[in-house]
Amino acid sequence: MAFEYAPAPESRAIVDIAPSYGLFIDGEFRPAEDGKVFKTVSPSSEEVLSEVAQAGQSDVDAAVRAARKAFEKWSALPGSERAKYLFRIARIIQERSRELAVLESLDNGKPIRESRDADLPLVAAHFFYYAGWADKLSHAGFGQDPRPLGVAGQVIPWNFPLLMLAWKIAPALACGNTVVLKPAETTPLSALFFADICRQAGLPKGVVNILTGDGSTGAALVAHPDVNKVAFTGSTEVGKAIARTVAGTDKKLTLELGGKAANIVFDDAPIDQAVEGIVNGIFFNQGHVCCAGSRLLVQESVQDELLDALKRRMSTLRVGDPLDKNTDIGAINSAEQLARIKSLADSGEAEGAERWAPSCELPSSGYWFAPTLFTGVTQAHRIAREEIFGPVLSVLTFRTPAEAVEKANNTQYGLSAGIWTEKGSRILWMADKLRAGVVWANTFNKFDPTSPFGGYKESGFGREGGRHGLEAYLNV
Ligand code: TXE
Repeated sequence: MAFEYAPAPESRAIVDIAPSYGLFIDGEFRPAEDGKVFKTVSPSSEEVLSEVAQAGQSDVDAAVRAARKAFEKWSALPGSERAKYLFRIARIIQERSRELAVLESLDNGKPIRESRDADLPLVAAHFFYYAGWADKLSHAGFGQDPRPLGVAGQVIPWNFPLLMLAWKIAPALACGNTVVLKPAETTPLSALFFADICRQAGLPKGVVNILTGDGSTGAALVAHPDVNKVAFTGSTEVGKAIARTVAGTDKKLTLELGGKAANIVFDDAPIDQAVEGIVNGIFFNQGHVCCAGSRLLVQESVQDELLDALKRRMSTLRVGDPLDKNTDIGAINSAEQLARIKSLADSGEAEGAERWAPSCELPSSGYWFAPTLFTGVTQAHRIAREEIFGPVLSVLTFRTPAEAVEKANNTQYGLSAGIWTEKGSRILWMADKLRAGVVWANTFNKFDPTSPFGGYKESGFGREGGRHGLEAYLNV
C-alpha cells in the first residue's frame, strides 16, 4: 500500500488578527477621519477576518504630508544607514515568516505551500537585495549622485499582497524615497502587519505609510499633487485610467498590468517536464498571476500525447483548504473574481471550445473553481484573448516555429512567455522574436530579485527588480 504523507494543516492560531485595524500614518495606527471601515473576508471560508479603515481624501492628505516631512531626513541619510533599516526589516520578515505565510493564505486564499515556500522567501529576498543597493547607488551607472524622487504613491493588487508590497517598497526606500502604499481591498492585512514590522525595525515615522481602502483611495493617492512617483500593479483598465490622471503632471509612472502568456511546447520537449511547467504556469496561485501561462501553444504532432499526460496530472491536483499542506489550488480571491472567471469560462463553451475538468469535490463555503482546460480554442475566442486570471488553460496548436511566434505575439499583452524544446538555437531564435518582457525556457514562473520584470504593449512599462528596478525611483 502506498504511504501517503499527510502533515497536519498549518495552524491559524499562530496569527493574532485584531478585530479592527486603523490606517498607518506617520508611524501610528489611526482610524479614518470620517470613521469609515470595511470588512476583509477569508475567501476559503467567507469568515470575516477583521474590520479595516477605509481611507478618504483627508487621510490621503495626512499620509502624503507625513511622507513629505519624513523625506527630508530619510533622503539625507547615508545609504549605509538606510541599508541597516532594510536589512533589519528583511530579518524580521524571515523571523515572522510562518505567521505571515498563514496570514497571507487566510486573507488571499493561496495554498500555504506557496505562501510559505514562494511568497515569503521572495519577500525577504527583495528586502535583502535592495538593502544591498542602498549604499552603492553612486557606483551603479546612474551618475555620481543620483537623487530620490520624493514621495512614492504605490497601489498594489491582491494576488501577491506582500510580495507586490516588497517589489514596490524595497527599491523606493533604498533610493531614499518615502512611501504611501495602498493594498487591495480584498487583501489588506499583510500590509498592516508590515506596518507593524516597520515599527519593530525602528523605521523613522512617516517613511512608510499604509492606507487601506478601495479604488477611490487609490485614485485619490495617484492624483495627489504632492506625490512625485506613481507605481501601480493591477488591471490594464485601471492602469490606463491612472496614466490619464498622471499625464500632464511631472510625476514619474510605472505600470505593471495584465498578461496572456503563451507557454509553447515543441515536439522535441521533454513531455513530463513540460507538463509540470504547464501546471505550474497556470495553476500556481489559482492562476491569479499576471505572467500566468494561460495559453498553451502545442505543436500539432505532440498534441495528443501532451494533453493525455496533462489531464492525468490535472486529475491529481488537490483543491481546497489553503492551510492544508497538501493543497495545490486554494480559494479564488473574491466572489467578484470568481464571477469573472465563470463568465469567461462560459464564453469559451458558448463560442465552441471544448471544456474539460477533472472530477473534484469543491468545499461548500468559500470561492472555488476547478482546474479547467479548453481545447479546440481559436485565436478569436475570448478565452484566447482576455486575461481570465483564474485556473483556466486555453489550448491552441501550431505547426512551425514561425506560426508559434505569430500566435504567441497575437495579443494586446506582452508580459511573459515560455518555450519547451531541447534545441538551444530554437530557444534563442524564439526569445528574440517573442514580444514579452520575460521569456522562460524549459521552466516557468521563476522569479529572482536580481532580474528585471515588466511588460511590452498593454502589459505596462517600467521594470521592477534588479538594477533596472532602481531607475524607477531615481533622478539620474
Ligand atoms: O483590479 P484593479 P481588480 C486583472 C485581472 C483581474 C482584473 C480585475 O485580470 O481579473 O484585473 O481585478 C486599485 N485608481 N488584474 O478589479 O481594480 C484597487 O483598489 C487607483 C491583473 O482587483 O486594477 C487595487 O488596490 N487605484 C493584475 C488595485 O487598484 C485603483 C493584478 C488593483 O485593482 C483604482 C490584479 C483607481 N481608479 C488584477 N481602481 C496584475 N497585473 O497582476 C482600483 N484601484
